[in-house]
Amino acid sequence: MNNLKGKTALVTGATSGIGEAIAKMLAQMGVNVILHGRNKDRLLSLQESLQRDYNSIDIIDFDIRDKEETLSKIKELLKSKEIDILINSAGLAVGLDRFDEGDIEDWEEMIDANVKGLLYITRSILPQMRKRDKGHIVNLGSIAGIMAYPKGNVYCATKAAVGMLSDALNADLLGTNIRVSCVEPGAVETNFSNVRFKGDTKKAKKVYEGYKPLSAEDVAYLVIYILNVPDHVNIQHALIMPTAQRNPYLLHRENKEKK
Ligand code: 8X3
Repeated sequence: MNNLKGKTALVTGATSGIGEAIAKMLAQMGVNVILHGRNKDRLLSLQESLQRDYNSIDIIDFDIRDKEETLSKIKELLKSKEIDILINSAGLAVGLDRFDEGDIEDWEEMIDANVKGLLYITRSILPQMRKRDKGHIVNLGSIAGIMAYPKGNVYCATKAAVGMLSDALNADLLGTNIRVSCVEPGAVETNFSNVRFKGDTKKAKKVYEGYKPLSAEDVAYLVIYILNVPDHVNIQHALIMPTAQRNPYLLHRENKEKK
């Protein structure tokens, strides 16, 4: 069953990780994808690789933390595109510090991208969806937004905001055919921890040692499933974790020395 063929999707944060994996899978499903990111070269090479095999792939580059730029670029985009699917994947974790030692600039970066950026994009796209009375928004939340863990503080708070905004959007969209889903992954091995630890690859690698974490593709499969269910089905939340992880505190790592 492919309910997605011929639809148009805007994927934010499509240049890496989960966003990229979702964009690729959507393209494979015959969706016209608009790839969003900040790195134009990366967007162009992704566009080229997908365009060779699949249909229409467009790119749009701007920083979602920049309100004016985001609003004007989306306004321009909507003159020529009707968006059926919005994937709010852009976002990041920066720093892992006790609250009293936290770096306020890290906090602002996360709040600006994970919350405010998502708001700007969604606010810009939703009126068109409402006018057409169709659309599906998928927000990338996190287990961090459901269960707080030490030193997660502001990142956890931004992801809790994403989960609650998803619920609030669903409430505001009662009576329409527009669906909102929040996908909440646990440990996914992408560039996530490298960014969180500001390029300390050793520290980042340790996060995924001793067990098999999710891949970006594992999460993308779930997103495709959520998008592809019939129109009367709205999967509002989906929590996905590696089998070795049951929550942020329960993570089973194999001890290499034991073997
Ligand atoms: C990513 C999951 O547990 O590293 O959002 O915060 S976690």
